[in-house]
Amino acid sequence: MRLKVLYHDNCFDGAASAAVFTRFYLEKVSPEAQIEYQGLAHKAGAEGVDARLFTGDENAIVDFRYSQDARLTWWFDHHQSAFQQPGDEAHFRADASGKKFHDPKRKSCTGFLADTVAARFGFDKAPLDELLYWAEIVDGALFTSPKMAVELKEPALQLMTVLEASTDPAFIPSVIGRMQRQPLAELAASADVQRLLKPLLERHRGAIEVVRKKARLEKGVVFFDVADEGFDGLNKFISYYLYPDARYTVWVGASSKRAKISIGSNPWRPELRTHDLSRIAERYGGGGHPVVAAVSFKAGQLAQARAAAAEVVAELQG
Ligand SMILES: [Mn+2]
Repeated sequence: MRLKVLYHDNCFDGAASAAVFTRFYLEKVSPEAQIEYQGLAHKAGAEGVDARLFTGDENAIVDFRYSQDARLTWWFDHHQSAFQQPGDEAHFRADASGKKFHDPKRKSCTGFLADTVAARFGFDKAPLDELLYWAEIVDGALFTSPKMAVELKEPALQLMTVLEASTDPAFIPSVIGRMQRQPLAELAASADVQRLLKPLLERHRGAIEVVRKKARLEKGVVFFDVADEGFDGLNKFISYYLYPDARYTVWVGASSKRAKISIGSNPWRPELRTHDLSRIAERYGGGGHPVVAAVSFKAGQLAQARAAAAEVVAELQG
């Protein structure tokens, strides 16, 4: 029996879901199964899962969108956007296998999967408690403090960092294997994880220092401009790590491809937010959510981006 497990690539929750599913499958379905892993990444547009990937006797997808392919035998997802192809949702609703599950209210697919197979198939999830706890924190962005989200000291957050950045096709399957048995502290301390982590943490620490130098808090709004440093992406919690009482952050960034303003509110002080940030971003051609939004400009439009950022800062301070 060959089992193919397709999981959301470069994602802690995707890897942890694959680990929980594998352990369940070996304990409750087929202890002899030979298992193969394959990551799935979101592409632009509403493309379906590549049917050529269903090469197992059984094929499972975890933490990723649905497929109507008859070779898909197990499916667990918690994304709102799980049904992308015409007919996907009706096909799922009509499924009578009892092996396909979706709940967009769940914070992590890992927790959803574990609860589902515990209730339906008698799987003992207790040995995986630590993994389940952290999948919920990471995928739900339930970090208890900006310090936790920025310092990345917890083993699970170190693993999250390397999983998100990994480009080696063998690395994530190897982590999925170890997640099934190994405590996270031991797994995160292993040589291959630490070797990948080191340069990522160095770049991250460099970004923290740049923000520390440039950021100013005025009337509740942290502002900084790192376009000249060439950053257009940063850990979005750095400004609240430096200024825990800030209401909002506005920053200007740039890369060779674009100029960008990012607008955010302090997730640890939700009561301080009185503006809908997506509305503000939309006025400049951007978008997002009420709590976090962004506007992208062409690479040659840095001056416009800077002017727009100054207006947004003034509005949020007012
Ligand atoms: Mn997930």
